[in-house]
Amino acid sequence: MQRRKLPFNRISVIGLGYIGLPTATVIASRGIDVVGVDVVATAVEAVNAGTVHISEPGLERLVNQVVGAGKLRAVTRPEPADAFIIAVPTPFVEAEQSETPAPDLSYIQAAAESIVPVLKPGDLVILESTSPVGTTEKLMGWLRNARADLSFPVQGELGATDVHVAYCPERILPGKALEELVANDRIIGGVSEACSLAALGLYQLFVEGDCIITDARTAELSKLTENAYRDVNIAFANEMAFICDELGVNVWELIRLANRHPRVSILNPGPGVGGHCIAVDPWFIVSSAPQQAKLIAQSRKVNDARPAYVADQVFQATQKHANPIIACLGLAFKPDIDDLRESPALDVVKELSERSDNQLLAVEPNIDSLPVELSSKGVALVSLDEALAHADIVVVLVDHSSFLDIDSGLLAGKTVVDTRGLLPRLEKQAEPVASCTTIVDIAE
Ligand code: SAJ
Repeated sequence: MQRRKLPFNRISVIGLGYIGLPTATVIASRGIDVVGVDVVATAVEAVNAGTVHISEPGLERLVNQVVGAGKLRAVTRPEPADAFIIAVPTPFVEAEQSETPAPDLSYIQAAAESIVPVLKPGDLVILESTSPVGTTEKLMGWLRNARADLSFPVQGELGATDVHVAYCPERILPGKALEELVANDRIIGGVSEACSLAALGLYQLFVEGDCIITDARTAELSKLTENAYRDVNIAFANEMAFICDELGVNVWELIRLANRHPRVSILNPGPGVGGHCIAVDPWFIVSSAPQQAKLIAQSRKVNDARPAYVADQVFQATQKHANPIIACLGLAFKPDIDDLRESPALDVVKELSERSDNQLLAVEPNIDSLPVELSSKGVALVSLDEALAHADIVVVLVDHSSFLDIDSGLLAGKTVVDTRGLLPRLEKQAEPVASCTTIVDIAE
């Protein structure tokens, strides 16, 4: 089929969050007029003022640049454009009866309804939000029902249509968004071949990685598979951590040794899996194919069991000290970010604050104040030095870079619950202190 190059004089990005805003900004930096749309007025105001409402390295500077150059502006209601990129959240609804949380597509539906009035022949609609298989077809159904005057593509059929629709999942790592948006390979899942080619033309405006064409359903499942794959692999590491505690083996030493095999590469255990992607997306596969997705569902359960287990380990450690002060190092969902959403570290501290009377100190170098659910329970946000000076028990929940500089001499006499394998990485640690479990008493 001949490639039809669509002109993209104006591109609209619906949803100015962790994915939409970096995407809108990068496209605008290529000299294209971009209109960002968000229902949250403060997000729109921030962008129009050349600032950002989310934290992502390098983003504020680039937003400021493209807004200043008149290439990016934000509005609360969609305006006509040549292409619409939908990047809104797809959370899940905690189902009370069923064991499987169900995906919530209401944000995608609302985004579709919002572009209905401005859609015109020749437009391209791309869904980037992580979605269960079949969502792109649903999205097209919502558009088609509202706009009977426009023709839409049919999977596998050739022929020109008024509107092109494709699913092109985002794959960027928070903290490296601007770099990965350009460098990562991109999957282009058009509803028809013509749709794929139209979407390919858009991504080739800024993607330097390969753009690979497939159909919409495969593209949807591919995104879910990537995150489920990582979740299952982390669950394997976490299950080994449970097994090691039971058998008195040091899990970090074990993984280090096993990874010396040329075909073994085990990930790191931890206090659980956080963030709004890996802890959520596998459920989209499970809810679509519950009879088949047994390993994926079980892996979610293994990872979700970690925070309560870590809290139990801390209670075990409190038995070794009289009225101990507990310092929790890290609250973010992973190292060197300020994002506390779905953070297992936060869950551990919350559980400790609810179940114990011990004084709790929290160290999180990337935030200025504690979430109210912790501050209201008397948890104090302190510096690392202060925490190490006062604590009897140190709980390592996140391996922020700044924690790697801890002088291990300052841990003398304390009990360390090391969920991230920090101890063996401390520079002055001559020998791995953990002879068996993740609870380690440091000699005076
Ligand atoms: N984690 C471990 N052990 C590990 C690796 C990670 O416990 O060995 C934990 C982290 O501490 C964190 C959670 O897993 O709590 C998730 O962190 P992550 O760095 O694995 O992933 P995210 O959620 O920041 O980003 C993922 C990425 N997906 C994959 O790597 C397959 C990213 O490329 C996606 O774009 C993003 O999800 C998304 O938006 O879907």
